[in-house]
Amino acid sequence: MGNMKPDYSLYLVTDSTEPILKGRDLVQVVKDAIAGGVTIVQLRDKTAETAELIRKAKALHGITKPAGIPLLINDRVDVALAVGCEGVHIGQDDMDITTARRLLGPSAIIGVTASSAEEAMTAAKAGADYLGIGTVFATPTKENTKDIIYPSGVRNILSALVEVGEPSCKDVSTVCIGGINASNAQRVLYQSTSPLGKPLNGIAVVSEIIASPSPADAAKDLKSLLSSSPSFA
Ligand code: TZP
Ligand code: MG
Repeated sequence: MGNMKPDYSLYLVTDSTEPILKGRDLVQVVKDAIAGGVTIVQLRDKTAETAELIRKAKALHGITKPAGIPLLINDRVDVALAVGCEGVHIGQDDMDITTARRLLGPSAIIGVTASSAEEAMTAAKAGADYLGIGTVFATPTKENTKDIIYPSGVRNILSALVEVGEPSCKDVSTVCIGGINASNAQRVLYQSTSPLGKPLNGIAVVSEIIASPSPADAAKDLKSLLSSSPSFA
């Protein structure tokens, strides 16, 4: 785990499929999103072959690194190692956290998807730096989501992380994901905040920024909603 916690506040997850990227250049879209205020980027591409994924990762790292923004790779620890980016985001069916940590080293950022309190606590105890909590709302971006948990589910997970009384759980960073947009972001943050005092550290979005005709404006709008949200860490 790095010494300084990354800024998770506006977490962009990429998508290169036609309905979302609409044939535009992913690197340019991410560049615009960073200009609008995105603080961390995850390359997520479920269809690219390894060589293509490495090419995309290198291209994105070429813009995230000079901007001082961490780049994480979805699912693929090998690709993160190959390009020397800052970390990975792994799901429950991907490589286990302990092995990923051994391969990537102590300063890598390792994020894990969690849709229940049990998954969240297990991941935090195993050394995840942050949890991607969701799916908050059903979304066309990820059709095979098993669990739609709503803000109340996010809140329950945050409460469980505090209640267990373990530093790894209490201190793990958290973002929520799934159907978050400018119209619901503040409500989601408010309704997700645990009364036990663990707010989310950020929101993660795909289509709200990537599918927008202006990724920069979309990011800017979300940023200003975050900064005016009282229930934000
Ligand atoms: N994991 C849970 S939902 C989701 C992922 C990657 C997709 C979220 O996409 P959007 O467009 O922000 O709803
Ligand atoms: Mg995965």
